[in-house]
Amino acid sequence: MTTSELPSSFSFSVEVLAARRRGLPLVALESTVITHGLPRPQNLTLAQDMEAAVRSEGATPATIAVMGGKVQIGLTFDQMERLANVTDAMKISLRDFAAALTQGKMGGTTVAGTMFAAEKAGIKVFATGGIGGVHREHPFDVSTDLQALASIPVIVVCAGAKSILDLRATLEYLETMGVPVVGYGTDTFPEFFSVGKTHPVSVRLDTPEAVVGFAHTHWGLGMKSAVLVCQPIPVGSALDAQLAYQAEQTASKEAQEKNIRGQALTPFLLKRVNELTGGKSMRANLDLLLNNARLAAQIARVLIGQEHRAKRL
Ligand code: PSU
Ligand code: MN
Repeated sequence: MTTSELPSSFSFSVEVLAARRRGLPLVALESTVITHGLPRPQNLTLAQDMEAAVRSEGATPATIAVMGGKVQIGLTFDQMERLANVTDAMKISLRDFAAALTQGKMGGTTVAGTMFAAEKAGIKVFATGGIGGVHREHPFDVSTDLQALASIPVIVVCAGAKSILDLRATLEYLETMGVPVVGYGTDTFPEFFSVGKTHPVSVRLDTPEAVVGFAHTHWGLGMKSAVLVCQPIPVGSALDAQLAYQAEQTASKEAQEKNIRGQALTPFLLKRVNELTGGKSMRANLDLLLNNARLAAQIARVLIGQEHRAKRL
């Protein structure tokens, strides 16, 4: 897609625009992790470290957010700083774009929101921490992330999902919607803070080249769904499974007691788990995010290399 075909509300940073024009590998990054996932000031540091991790692997980062009445693809340092410090940022999933744009609100895009904007902007690879899913507390609280994964063809690199979610129901939904769940170097679904040894993935792949080959085959068949690449947290960074589980159980119970629901639920659970693990969960969270950014950049490089070769043939 050329920039002229994009919705008029889209705006690119100078760096991302240049990378697009030159056909360089790009990696989209979400921003709900900045506005709602991490406390200040770690959120800003993480956002910059994510971009540095993408660059260290030879790709250009495009952090996506809604600011100044625009869907911003790539942020300047000033924009990132403002986003990280605003106290009333919106959490922007698919239904929230128009509200944020018309009301001139600033907001962080979720996995679903970032997938939507990345795909429109022609960015095929996206790195995040964990995807949303089916909540345990309310059977009808199903994240829009799952719907987006079913219908938006991008490669999403994540560390699976937290066991605060109903992982069985989440994986069943992905199966129903035809989303390939790739275990990157693993046969089982990663559970964010822990490696995850319980739920099988639909396919195991071990290299960025294999991921790109798989995505080409999947989309070459005419499939429209995402390819969900799930990379376990680095072993040295993983939380003790029992500690993580207990913190998640307690947080979940508190959420039910306080009747916290809707968009507020995931941020509440994340915050409480961090408090209950004495900050250990945040260290693990940062490590897995950076690890995913690096893998996404490697995948983006292979993808672009193949596209260039295909054009020359
Ligand atoms: N899971 C995490 N950390 C996060 C999120 C999920 O471990 O920061 C964020 C992501 O942006 C995800 C969103 O897309 O929460 C899902 O929210 P909801 O369940 O309201 O759709
Ligand atoms: Mn929800």
